[in-house]
Amino acid sequence: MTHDRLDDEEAFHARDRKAFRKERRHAQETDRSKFKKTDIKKESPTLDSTLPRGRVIAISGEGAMVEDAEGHRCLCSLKGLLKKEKMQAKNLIAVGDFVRFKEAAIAHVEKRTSYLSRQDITGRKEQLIAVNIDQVLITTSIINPPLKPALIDRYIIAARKGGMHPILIINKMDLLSEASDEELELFQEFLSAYEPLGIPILSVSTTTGLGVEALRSLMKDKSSVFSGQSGVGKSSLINAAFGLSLKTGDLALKTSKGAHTTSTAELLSLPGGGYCIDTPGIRGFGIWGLDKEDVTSHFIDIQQFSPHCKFPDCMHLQEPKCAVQAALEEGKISPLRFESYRSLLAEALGDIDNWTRDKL
Ligand SMILES: Nc1nc2c(ncn2[C@@H]2O[C@H](COP(=O)(O)OP(=O)(O)OP(=O)(O)O)[C@@H](O)[C@H]2O)c(=O)[nH]1
Ligand SMILES: [Mg+2]
Ligand SMILES: [Zn+2]
Repeated sequence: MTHDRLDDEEAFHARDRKAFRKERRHAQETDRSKFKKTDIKKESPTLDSTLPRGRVIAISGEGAMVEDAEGHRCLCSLKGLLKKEKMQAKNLIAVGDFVRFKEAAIAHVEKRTSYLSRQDITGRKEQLIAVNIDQVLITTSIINPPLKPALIDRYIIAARKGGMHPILIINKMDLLSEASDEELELFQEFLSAYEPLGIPILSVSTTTGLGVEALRSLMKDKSSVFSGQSGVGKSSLINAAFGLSLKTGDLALKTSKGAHTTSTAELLSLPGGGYCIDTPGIRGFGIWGLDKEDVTSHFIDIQQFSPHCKFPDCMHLQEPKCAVQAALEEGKISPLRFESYRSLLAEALGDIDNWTRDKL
């Protein structure tokens, strides 16, 4: 009979536990503070579908400018709940967000379909540049400012991580004739290294009009975000392609530190269909949450040799009998790309020195 009593007791406690779990689950579902604050891809929990819907077109110190389907604008603050969560992510609301708002306050942020983010200046928080965008127009120039292939790699990886298509826009082609031998060489090396990657590359010039029509058509009915160093001509390109008059900067007035002409990201509705976000230029770009796979899947030109490495998990740094190192020595891999691979891999692994010591 002891046995029976135990069984009964167990059954009682099982019922108890079940009820407790149910209660706890219910409490968690209703407790908004349990919403995973660091997960920027999730939808915020309050949804009242009767509230008006709009899109965040710009963010400033005063709040988020939200535009509804009729084109009416409203400067919104972040409502209580969102304000609390703002502590966790650098910016909880981003340009491109679809939101519900009430009495000039954002009450709900819709689930994002894509995002472009970076590390904030401290490296500890994720900073959203733009969300719900189809493609990133990674803008560069060959000279003035000079080409920075490593920065381009960072943008490509970040774009793919966030579910956006990367497209390379090479502006200021008119300046090619003024380029030094070194700059021309770098440009040639860049083209031969990047053309095989399968990422669209478009050469343009706002001065001569080269490629402007092609740019306009690749942006038609899509949402695009222009990104790149300050002074490469992002705002000038938008103006040239769509007849807008965004403020552009005089390069001669920019210091070597690069004064930014565009100061905040802004979502523009394009004549003829589509949207585009102009962003302020940046100098450096730390990819948020970068891991080893992000790096290896980007450097397909390097990874193609890896099946011939002695070790299946070879990272092509200092391992013996490495086919990538051999290909590099034979000139089959661009040193430009390898250098970028090495620095991004080091970043992804945290401490490259410890890692190689442990491994070899
Ligand atoms: N030679 C030449 N200059 C250009 C071209 N496109 C833009 N520029 C010049 O480059 C300078 C910078 O252009 P912006 O459009 O302000 O550059 P941006 O990328 O928007 O810069 P930020 O807003 O600071 O990030 C301006 O003086 C433009 O006139 C081009 O195709 N050729
Ligand atoms: Mg600009
Ligand atoms: Zn290797």
